[in-house]
Amino acid sequence: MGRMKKEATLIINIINIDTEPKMERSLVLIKPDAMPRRLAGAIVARLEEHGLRLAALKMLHMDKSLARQHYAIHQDKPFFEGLINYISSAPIVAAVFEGERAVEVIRKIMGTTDPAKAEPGTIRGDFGLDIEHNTVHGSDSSETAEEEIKLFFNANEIY
Ligand code: RTP
Ligand code: MG
Repeated sequence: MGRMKKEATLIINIINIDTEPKMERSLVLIKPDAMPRRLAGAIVARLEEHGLRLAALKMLHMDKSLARQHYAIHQDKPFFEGLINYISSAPIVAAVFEGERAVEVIRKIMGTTDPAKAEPGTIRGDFGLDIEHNTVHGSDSSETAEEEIKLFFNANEIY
C-alpha cells in the first residue's frame, strides 16, 4: 500500500473510532422511598423519554448479602451500615437501561447524590428526600455497570 493510501486509511479509522456510538448499559435501582410514593412508573418513564431502552426489569426485596455486595465499594464509609439497612428495608425495582453513553446520561437525569443539591428537573432534585432516601441508584462507570447487572439479572433476563 502506498504511503498516501496508508495515511488516508489511518485517518478514516480514527474518524470511525471517534464517531462510533458508545453503546452502554447501566443498572438502575428505584429505591425503597420511591415505592410507597408511587414513583416507579414516573422514573422508568423519565429514562425512556430520554431515549434510553429498557433491557431488563424486575421487582425484588434485596437481602443484606446482596446489598453488601452491591455497595461493597462503600464498606469502610461511616454511612455503610445505614445504607445497607435502608436499601434492604423494603421492595425495590431493578432495571437495566441501554443507550449511547447510558451511564453518564442516566447520572445526569438522576442528579447529584444529595437531593438538596440536585438540580430541579432531575429525579433526585424533584423526588429525593435526603442523601440516604435519594430515590434512585445508577451505575457510575461502564465496568461497574456490568458487575452490578450480574448481581441482579441472569443473562437470559436481559433483552
Ligand atoms: P448510588 O450509588 O446509590 O447511585 O449513589 P451515588 O453514586 O450518587 O453516591 P455514592 O457515593 O455511590 O453513595 C452511595 C449511596 O450512599 C448514600 N450516601 N450517604 N450520609 C452520607 O454522607 C452518604 N453519602 C452517600 C447515598 O444514599 C448514596 O446514594
Ligand atoms: Mg454510587
